[in-house]
Amino acid sequence: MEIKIVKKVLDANLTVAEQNRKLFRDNRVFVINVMSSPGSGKTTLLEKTLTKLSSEIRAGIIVGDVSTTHDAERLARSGAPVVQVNTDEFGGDCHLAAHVIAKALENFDVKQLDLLIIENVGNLVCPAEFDIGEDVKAVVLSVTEGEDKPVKYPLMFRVCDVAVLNKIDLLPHLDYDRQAAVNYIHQVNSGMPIFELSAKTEAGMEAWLNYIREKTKQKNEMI
Ligand SMILES: Nc1nc2c(ncn2[C@@H]2O[C@H](COP(=O)(O)OP(=O)(O)OP(=O)(O)O)[C@@H](O)[C@H]2O)c(=O)[nH]1
Ligand SMILES: [Mg+2]
Repeated sequence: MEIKIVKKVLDANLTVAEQNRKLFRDNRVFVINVMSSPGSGKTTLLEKTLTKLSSEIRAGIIVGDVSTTHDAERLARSGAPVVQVNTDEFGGDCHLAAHVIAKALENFDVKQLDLLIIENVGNLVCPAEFDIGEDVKAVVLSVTEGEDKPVKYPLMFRVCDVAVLNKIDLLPHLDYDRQAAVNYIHQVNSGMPIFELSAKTEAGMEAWLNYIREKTKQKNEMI
């Protein structure tokens, strides 16, 4: 019985995700869904990303948290339009579902966007199960979380297209085996591109920015 209910929820979610995907395709907006455990540095990475790309790309952002508008306030400083979703109002969900994105989209003029970034609720489990109509799913893993998260939470790493290994500026202070982390990621998702960077010092950021630039350009030029 429980399995049936879960399947029904996911089927309903997929229907709305397809509607979102059509809207994004019709308007040629590249959409990236950024996921991670709490505190791995999503907002910091996105603050830097938005600031650096603001002169070349028209970006919007939807940020999900159970509660507070802290992240929206940080991200709004980039000048990009930001909508905060508090899932408290949707039953305290641990993820952003497709219908929540559809509702948040009412606050944007999608025609005016080249790029939509979605910062999902900090959680390595639930967000992996919900298609929201995005083009790319990205997972952020920070070096303070331990090397083995990809094999402990394999679904997240299996469904994602790219990984970011953040906070590399802290490596000199930690007993962290970065090669082991890379191996664990590739054990779950072989060949997955990994951007090793520090959102704080901006080391390694250029490759990530180029990836966003390239994907956005491809989608904007799609016929
Ligand atoms: N040293 C270091 N600290 C970082 C880096 N990136 C983020 N931080 C710090 O990590 C903490 C959490 O960063 P956030 O950007 O708020 O993380 P988040 O993933 O958005 O967190 P939630 O939205 O709560 O899930 C903050 O104190 C950041 O300053 C980094 O590259 N290096
Ligand atoms: Mg955040």
